[in-house]
Amino acid sequence: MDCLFCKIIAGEIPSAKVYENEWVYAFRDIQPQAPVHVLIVPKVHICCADAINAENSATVAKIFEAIPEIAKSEGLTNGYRVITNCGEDGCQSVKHLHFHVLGGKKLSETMA
Ligand code: DGP
Repeated sequence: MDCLFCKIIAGEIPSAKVYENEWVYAFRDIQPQAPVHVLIVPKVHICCADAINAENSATVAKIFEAIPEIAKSEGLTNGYRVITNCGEDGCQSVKHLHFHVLGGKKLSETMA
């Protein structure tokens, strides 16, 4: 499968790793939109939020268990934003489920 984030997880493409466990890999976004901009991905390939189901949702839960740990290690003590873009209208550019964690400043009140 020709998936950029699968290649990053496999170490075939370099990334700035922030966190890793059995299920989850997190790394710095190459085009940061905030002082802290981390991408968190499942190690198994799930294309997008629209493909989350009863078979794979336990892996997605692992991402949300990792987020507070990552936020703490990144010093996001005053809050942060978690976003996933899905499909064409959501402007998803990489077709491997990922959650953006943005913080380190007061973020915009608009999301769309
Ligand atoms: P989205 O638009 O939600 O699909 O976000 C994809 C993000 O992935 C975007 O913010 C830029 C980031 N990105 C794309 N290619 C690479 C890469 O090769 N390395 C890293 N670290 N981030 C990437």
